[in-house]
Amino acid sequence: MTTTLQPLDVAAIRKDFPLLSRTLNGKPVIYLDSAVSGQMPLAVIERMSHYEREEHTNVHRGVSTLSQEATDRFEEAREKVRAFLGAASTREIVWTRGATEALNLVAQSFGRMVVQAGDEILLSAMEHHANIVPWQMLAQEKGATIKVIPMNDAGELILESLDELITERTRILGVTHVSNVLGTVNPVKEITARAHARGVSVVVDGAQAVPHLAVDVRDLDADFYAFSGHKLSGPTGIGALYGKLAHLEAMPPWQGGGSMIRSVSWEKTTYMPAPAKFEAGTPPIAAAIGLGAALDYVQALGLDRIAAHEHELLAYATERMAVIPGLRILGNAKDKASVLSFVVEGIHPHDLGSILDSEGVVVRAGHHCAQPVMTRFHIPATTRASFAYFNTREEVDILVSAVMKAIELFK
Ligand code: C6P
Repeated sequence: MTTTLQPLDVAAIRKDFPLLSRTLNGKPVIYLDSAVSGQMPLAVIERMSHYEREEHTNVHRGVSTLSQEATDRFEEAREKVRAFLGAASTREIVWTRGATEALNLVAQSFGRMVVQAGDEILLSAMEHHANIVPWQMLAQEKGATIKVIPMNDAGELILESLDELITERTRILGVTHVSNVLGTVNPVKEITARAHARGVSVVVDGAQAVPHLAVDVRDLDADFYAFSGHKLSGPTGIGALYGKLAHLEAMPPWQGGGSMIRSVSWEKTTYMPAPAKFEAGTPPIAAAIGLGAALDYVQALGLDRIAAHEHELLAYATERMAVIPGLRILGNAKDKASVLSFVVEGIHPHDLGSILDSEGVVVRAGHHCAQPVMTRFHIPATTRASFAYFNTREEVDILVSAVMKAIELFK
C-alpha cells in the first residue's frame, strides 16, 4: 500500500520564523544556509525564554522543588533525543556542546581505550574536520595511522575498496551520514555491517543528517552517533552523542568535575554511571530544553514530509542551476540530501557569496570545514546553498537570478 504524504503548509510554517520576514541589504532575506546553522521556530525560542524566566536553576543538585523541576525538564529533553534517535535507553544519550564535542569525546575516551601503536583508523574522504582532527590527534598520541575510504567524482564513497582498507589493525571507522559539502547520503547501515563483520567499531557523524532524514541508531547499528542542536532547528551550544551502553560503560570519563562523580576523596574518586560520568560541570540547561522543543516541532511537521519537501526543492534547484553556463555542481550522488554546492567559472566562491548577499540571498562560501573534499575536487572553495522545510521554489528562483546577475557582472 502506498500512502501519499500531505505537503507541508510552508506559508504557515514561515510565520514561525521571525527572521524570515526581515530584510537584508534592502531585500527580503532568502535564507539558504541552514547547513551552517538552522533557524529556530518561535516555539523553541519561547520554550527557552520560559525556562529562563520561570524555571531556571541548576540540575542534578539540591533538593529544592525548583531544582527538581529543572532536572525533570532537562531529563525529559534527553528522553526526546533518545526517542528521536531510536536509542534503547536514555543512558545511551550524552549531552555535549555539539557534534564536535561529541566526536572529541569518542576519540579521547573510546579511542584512547581501543587504539594502540601501529593500529589504524579508517575515515571517509568526505569527513568534516570535526571527524578528522580528533582522530589525527589520537593517532599522533598513540602512533596509529589514518587511512581514507576514497570517493568518486560524483561524491560517492567507493565501497568496493572497503574490505581491503579494513585490516586486522583497523580499530575504528568514522563516517559522516550526510556530507555537509556534497549532500551525499552514505549507506551507513551497509558500512556498519561490513565493519562489524571485521570487528571494527563505527562512529557516525550525523550533524548534517538529522535535519533531513529519520535516523534509527539501532537499525543502523552504529556504535556512536553524534549531532548538533543548531542544525536541527534548535539552539547553539547543545548537541548529543549516542553510544551503545556497553561502550559507554567500559569507557573512562574524559573531563572531571562536579556531577560526574559518585564520591571524591584525596585518596580515590569514583564515577557515576553513564551518561553522567561524561557530563562534568553545569550543562547548558535552557539549550537542552530548547533542543527538546525543536524535536517536538520537527516531529509535529513530520520528518517524512520534511524530507519530501526538501528533496523536491533540491531537485528543482539542481535542474535550474545545472543549465547555467559555466556553473558546475559538486556532488551528484544518487542519494543526496538538501545541500547544493557549486562553483562558477571565473568567479571566486567568496565573490559570488558576496554578490548573493547583496541580493539578500544567504549562502555559505568557503571550504565548509572539509578541506580534504576541496583538495579531492581541486578547488579552493565552493558556494553552498542548503535548503530547509521553510524554503520555497520562489526562493530558489531568486537564487538562480542572483547567480545569473553575478555572471553578468563578471563578464
Ligand atoms: N557544519 C557547516 O557549515 P558543530 O560545529 O559541532 O555544531 O558541528 C560540526 C559539524 C560536524 N559534522 C558535520 C557533517 C557538519 O556539517 C558540522 C558543522 C557546519 O557545514 C559548520 S562548519
